[in-house]
This record gives sequence, structure tokens and C-alpha cells, in this order.
Amino acid sequence: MEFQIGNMSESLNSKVDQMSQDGAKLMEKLQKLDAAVAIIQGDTSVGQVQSDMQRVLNAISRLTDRIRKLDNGSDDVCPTGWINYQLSCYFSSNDQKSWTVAKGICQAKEAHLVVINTVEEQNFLFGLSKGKFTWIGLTDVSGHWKWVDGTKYESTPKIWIPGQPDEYFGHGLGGGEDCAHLHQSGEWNDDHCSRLYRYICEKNM
Ligand SMILES: [Ca+2]
Ligand SMILES: [Ca+2]
Repeated sequence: MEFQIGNMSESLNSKVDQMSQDGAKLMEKLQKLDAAVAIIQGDTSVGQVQSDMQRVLNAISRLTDRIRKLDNGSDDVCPTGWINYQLSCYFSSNDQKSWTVAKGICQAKEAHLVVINTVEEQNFLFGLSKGKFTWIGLTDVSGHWKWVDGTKYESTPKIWIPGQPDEYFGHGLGGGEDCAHLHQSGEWNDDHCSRLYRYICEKNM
């Protein structure tokens, strides 16, 4: 009996040993996993990838809508008076408004002041603006350049006239220059937001 108990406690001991070794290995793996998660969380490019992914998903959804419209035999992908380019519709104004009023007018049209996502879009917009000063949906009134639809400024092309934005103060209108517009060349300048320029609204097809 004593011998049996002795054997049992020996095998129990060895099982406990084994379990604590397994436990230690598990803990080691958890720590490695923890470290890996910390590295991923610290990697800001993950956020960028997520926002790129969101844009692709949005584009696919708009494309699906477009295919559905074409299927229905309707080719008017944009409202009357709007021009289609790629996955957006654009409204180019004939009247001239301050940047803030123009922004509100675009919103009332369920659109936003144009956001320039690619060089191709920039080239298209240059054609649309016909060399006239034209507000776009870019402002640094907050201290940083921001697109009106939340698109990250860092992720888009920057087509400033060399030397711009210069936050010029000498115009006597109060403050500097916080709103961006297409200049004659189509390149961008920052100007006083109260100036009356044409504007382009953009919305999804
Ligand atoms: Ca755009
Ligand atoms: Ca300027």
C-alpha cells in the first residue's frame, strides 16, 4: 500500500512538473504574442492601410451601384448639370462665392467642395476650371491642411504653385490665407477665404 501511494505521488509529482513546464512555455508564447501585438499597434501604416481599404470598398460599392444603373438601361449616372468623371459627379459653378458659402452650397446639393485624390482628377479639374480661379475643398483654418470630406491630406497629391501655400498677410483682409483654390495654371494657391471665386462640388455617382 505504502509502495503504491509512493508510486502515485511520484507520478503526480512528475505530472505537476510537466504541467508547470507547459505553463511556462505557454507564458513565454503569450509574452511573444504580446510583443508582436505591441509592434503592430505601434505601426501607423496599419491605420493608413485601413483607410486605403475603406476607400477601395467605397469605390467598389459605387461601382456596383453604377453597374446596377447601367443594367436598368439608365446612363444618366449624374444629375442634370453635373459631369461624370471616374466614380464622381462634378458641378462647376458659374457664380463666384466665398470659400465658406461655396462649401455650404455644395453641402446643400448633397455634395462637398471637390477633393482631389489623384493627379488624374487634378488634370480633369484643370480642364473643368478653364483657367478660372476655383475653390477646392482644402483648408488649413484649423492650423493643418484638411480636406472637407476627411480624406487625409498626407494621402493625396499636393499640386501647389511653387512657393505656395505662403499664408500671405499683406492683403489687408485680416488674417492670412486659409483656403485653397485652383489658379490659372490649375495649380493650387492658398488665399483669403472671403475672396469670391468659382467653385466645384463633387459627389459620388
Ligand atoms: Ca475626388
Ligand atoms: Ca497664397
